[in-house]
Amino acid sequence: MKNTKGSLLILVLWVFLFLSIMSVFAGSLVHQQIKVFKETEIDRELINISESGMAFVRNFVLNLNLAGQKVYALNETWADSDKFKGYETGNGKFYLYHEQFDNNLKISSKKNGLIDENRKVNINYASFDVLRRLFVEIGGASQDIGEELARIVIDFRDSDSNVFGLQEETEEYTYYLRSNVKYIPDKKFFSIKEIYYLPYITAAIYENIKDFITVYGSGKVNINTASLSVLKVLGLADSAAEKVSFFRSGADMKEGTADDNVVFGLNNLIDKINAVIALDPDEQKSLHTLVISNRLCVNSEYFMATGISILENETRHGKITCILDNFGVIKDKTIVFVNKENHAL
Ligand SMILES: [Ca+2]
Ligand SMILES: [Ca+2]
Repeated sequence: MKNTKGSLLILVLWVFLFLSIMSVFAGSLVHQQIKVFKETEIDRELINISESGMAFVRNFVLNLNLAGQKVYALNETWADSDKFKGYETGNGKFYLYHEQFDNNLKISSKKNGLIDENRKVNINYASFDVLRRLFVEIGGASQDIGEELARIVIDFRDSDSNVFGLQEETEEYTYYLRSNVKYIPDKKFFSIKEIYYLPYITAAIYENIKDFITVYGSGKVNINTASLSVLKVLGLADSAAEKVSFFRSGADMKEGTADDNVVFGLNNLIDKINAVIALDPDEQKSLHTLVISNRLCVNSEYFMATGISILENETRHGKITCILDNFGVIKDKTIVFVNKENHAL
């Protein structure tokens, strides 16, 4: 009898233990489900903020076009304005921003606005020499690698099957097979990311050039917005490029401020710069060569817009990046979620 009571007690205790383990388990399951549900709800809100923030930007760009904007310069609202700093929408805020690089290619400041694609080197149109300088001077590649990369970029995008710039006629497929490349598209690049998969491209080279290249537009570079390093890569003599940058900066020596000088047309470019800072004959010749090469413009056809979406008290933020034309039509869009610590605003 005593024994039966004892085993019954042990059984009851076991059942208790089992039940309490189960309840902890079930509790954690419910807890996790709530957590997952809560996260998707936040993500959805962040996506909504991103989309309506971008709709605001698209309207802004379209209105510039409708207002007849033909010349784009860095001291204008699209490039930097408090309008884009914490635009309120839904339950959150949207911050449009871009990073500016100094002459040593380091990030120097952040602006609240868009960045134009016409300030960048277009890898679908740039010449061999421009591409070579891009890979060497901005990418940090050696001269040999820079040349080989420029050649690959041209052979990838041109429609013929002969390797560019070799004395002997060589078939592209055979030539690039030795670098393990089995497919030459013979088509224009549709994304700058395609460059990443070329032979000889290292993560470091890609990281260095990614903010200075584009695949959008006619290939002309806006002389009002191109950075000093891009002007040099285009073939402008160093001192001439520095004088263009000096001219643009205006009296306060800063670009993107009210006193900036703006180029409204390329015909009188040399005279206009000369009136602010004297160009010697070599510098004038260098500028003239660039102007007649038909590689410059004074406007912008495409823009890149990057925005951070924020909900109050949430450390998870949304990051949207779009390429849009000057009618506000989106050509490319990416939305990711980032933690507050993982981006600087
Ligand atoms: Ca080809
Ligand atoms: Ca200025």
